[in-house]
Amino acid sequence: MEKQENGGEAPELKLFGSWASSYTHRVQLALRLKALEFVYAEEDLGNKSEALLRLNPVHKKVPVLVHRGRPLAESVIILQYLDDAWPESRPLLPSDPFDRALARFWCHFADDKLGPAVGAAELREGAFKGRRFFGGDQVGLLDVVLGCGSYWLAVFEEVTGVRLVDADAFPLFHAWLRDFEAQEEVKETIPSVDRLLEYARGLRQMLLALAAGAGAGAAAAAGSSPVTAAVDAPAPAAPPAAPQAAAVDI
Ligand SMILES: N[C@@H](CCC(=O)N[C@@H](CS)C(=O)NCC(=O)O)C(=O)O
Repeated sequence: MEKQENGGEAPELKLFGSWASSYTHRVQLALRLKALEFVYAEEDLGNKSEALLRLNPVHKKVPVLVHRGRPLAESVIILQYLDDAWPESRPLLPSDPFDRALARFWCHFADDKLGPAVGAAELREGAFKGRRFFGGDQVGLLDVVLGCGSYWLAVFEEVTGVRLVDADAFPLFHAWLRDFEAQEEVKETIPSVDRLLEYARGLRQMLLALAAGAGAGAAAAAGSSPVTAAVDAPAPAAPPAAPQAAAVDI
């Protein structure tokens, strides 16, 4: 449950995040599933706070969870920490050591490699096993990791006009995603598609303008083709929340 900061006293749990960040949503969702109270601090990723830079000097990214003054970064590490520190309330990882290792393996895989049409068979056999969620009857670690971000698929489809996951081709994935999105804690965590759409459209405009500007600038300087120069332009400093494009039929 999210609560307001109480002037004098440092909160037990404080989360630094960004409203559209799927990595932040993972941690918010885990805190809600575990019914833990936390204070939330919204970061402007274009102008990061001193606190964020101090708390996550290595990556300088959100989310950062501060527990009794001690900061932790990296969403999956934070999720596992929450499970270790509060094992009784709504465990996210299975109790069996082998199953725990398997869930961690797939989380790593999801963060590392998961893109459209990757790993369908392996995920199905290796982790889903025909259950309602990867976690079994209820949402677990892998559901949180895969699910937070999957809603970006709809946003990307809308903004780009490209169909990424066809419901007919991936019926299990769609059934799982609908089930995941229907969870109360998930509904509380994920911003509305309209808000995400507005954000994604703005971002697209910004990237197009940047590419056009870089292209024109480089072309003027070197007399080269604007198209080539735009392709060579560096990526913008603060990319959007990376979608975990779970285009797999689980
Ligand atoms: N691997 C990190 C990724 C975190 C991440 O990429 N956060 C983005 C927001 S979605 C960020 O803070 N970006 C700011 C930047 O790159 O400077 C995790 O799982 O927590």
